[in-house]
Amino acid sequence: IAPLASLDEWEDDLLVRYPDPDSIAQAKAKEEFRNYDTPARDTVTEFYRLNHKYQTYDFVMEKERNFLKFDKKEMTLWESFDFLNTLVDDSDPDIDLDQLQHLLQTSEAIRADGHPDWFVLTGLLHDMGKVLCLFGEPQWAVVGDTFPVGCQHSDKIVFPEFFGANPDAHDERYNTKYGVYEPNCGLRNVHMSWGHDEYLYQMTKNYLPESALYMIRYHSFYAQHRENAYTHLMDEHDHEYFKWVKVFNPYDLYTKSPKVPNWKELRPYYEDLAAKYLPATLKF
Ligand code: INS
Repeated sequence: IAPLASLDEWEDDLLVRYPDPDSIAQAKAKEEFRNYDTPARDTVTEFYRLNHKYQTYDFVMEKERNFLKFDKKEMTLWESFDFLNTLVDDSDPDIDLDQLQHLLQTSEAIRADGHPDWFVLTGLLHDMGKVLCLFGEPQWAVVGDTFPVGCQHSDKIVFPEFFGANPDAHDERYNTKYGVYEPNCGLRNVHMSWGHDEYLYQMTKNYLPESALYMIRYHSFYAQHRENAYTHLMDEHDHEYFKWVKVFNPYDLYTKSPKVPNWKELRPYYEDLAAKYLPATLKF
């Protein structure tokens, strides 16, 4: 397992060489991404109707108990990719390619910008937790934007109107600004709606640097990294590391395009890279 590049080292490097992380080649204009008013794919609205209705505090507790035991399966990264290349994300208005293509589009853009190798690996891994669907989980319990449970739903979350059907919105333990949390308690003490981010974070937390782990754990938390709607739950450590969630976001979002990367050609590079940081098999 390789020593981790320090955040300071990377930060200096990033600021000197890549002052504009938004300079990624895009298939369409930025404003055209994440259009939830008139989503280009008709799966999106129904996805969020179900997601917002069923993702309650109790539901999340139950899923954490079940899946964070990692007792379901042991497999290589490549075996998990064999499944991801059959999965199309219903929540995503911007891409209808399978998930392996999206991972490669993200990681290749990070690589093209010359970032440290663990950042490239983070791009390759960040949505791998979607293998939860392999265990029969419905998509509303795996993908889509995430949000804290156990406190008020922000109207900055996409499709906020669907929270009317969520029992927690009518439960006074969970529907106040802080709910079950203390002011600025730190996001590590906050339970997020259940899905691939928390699952993959818990799976990889011993292998990657803290900046990578923040990218993995919070990349779908648009209500914070884009809208700043939950700053009242964050502590200093979160503020420091959210910088890197924001650096990651354009690579995740704006690289979505119909162009299919060549996995056969790229695979040897990624096999070496994964072997540098991860064990040969992972527990799911
Ligand atoms: C997408 C997708 C992504 C997630 C985004 C979401 O639809 O599920 O994996 O990171 O937040 O908008």
